[in-house]
Amino acid sequence: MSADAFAGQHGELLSLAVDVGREAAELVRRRRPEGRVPVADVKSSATDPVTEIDRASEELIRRLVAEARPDDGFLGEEGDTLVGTSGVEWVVDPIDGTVNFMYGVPAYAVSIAARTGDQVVAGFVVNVADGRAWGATLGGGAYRLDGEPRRFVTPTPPPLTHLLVATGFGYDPEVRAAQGASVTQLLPQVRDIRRIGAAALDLCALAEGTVDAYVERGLQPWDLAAGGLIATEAGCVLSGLEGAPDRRLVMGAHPEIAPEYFELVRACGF
Ligand code: LIP
Repeated sequence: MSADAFAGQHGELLSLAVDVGREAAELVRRRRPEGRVPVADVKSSATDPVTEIDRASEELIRRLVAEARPDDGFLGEEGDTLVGTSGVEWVVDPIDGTVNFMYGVPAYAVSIAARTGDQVVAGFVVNVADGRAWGATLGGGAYRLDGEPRRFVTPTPPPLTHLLVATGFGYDPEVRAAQGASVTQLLPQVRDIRRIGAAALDLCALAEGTVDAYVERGLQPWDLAAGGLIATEAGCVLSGLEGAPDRRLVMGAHPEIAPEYFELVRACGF
């Protein structure tokens, strides 16, 4: 592995995120049955699923992180929050894009981030279905990590009217209705919309320029942490409705188009 990606203050945390993330991705790939994956339970709504494999992936990640760094905290989508003493907390989505995973839509990811206080300092995302992987450290840049690490930056975007925008919808029908209304307003003013189905992959697509902009309401910390750092380290600007991106809203774009795009998003009532 070229050292650059793992150099610097937070390189060690990224290296652990990559090793653990790859093991979890292998478990998810190996355990996925042919056809539809059965739902083990539902969470925030009748359409918010969890599978036994989401749980197994998180258990594996928790165990491997605890073995390597026993004093760290852990915030994962599927389990209890663990408060640590080291000042480092892991923020983990064991399968981001669970509905895609259930249906076999090839866009679901393991997403692992490390943060100190509110600051994410290392992040790794791997698309389990096709093996593409991304990583970043705070101040260290963004890298493709499938194969030889390759540093990348976000390409210059097209004008506002030609933006390809990634977005997503929550599990609450009322929230979805409001999100749908905002997208109806946005759609005629941009090139098109993409609903990939996993925020971590949306943010990596934004970072790499396979979409030009992103907007979503209702993200959880584990949906945003790793992908958000990869996008900002690649050169993107992420914002909330007011100030930092949060549960209320996450929007992102290249700095050249961000002010115009953020204004459009606000005008569409997101
Ligand atoms: C998903 C997010 C996605 C959002 C979905 C869901 P999950 O996370 O990544 O952006 O649109 O509603 O929240 O539930 O697959 O971990």
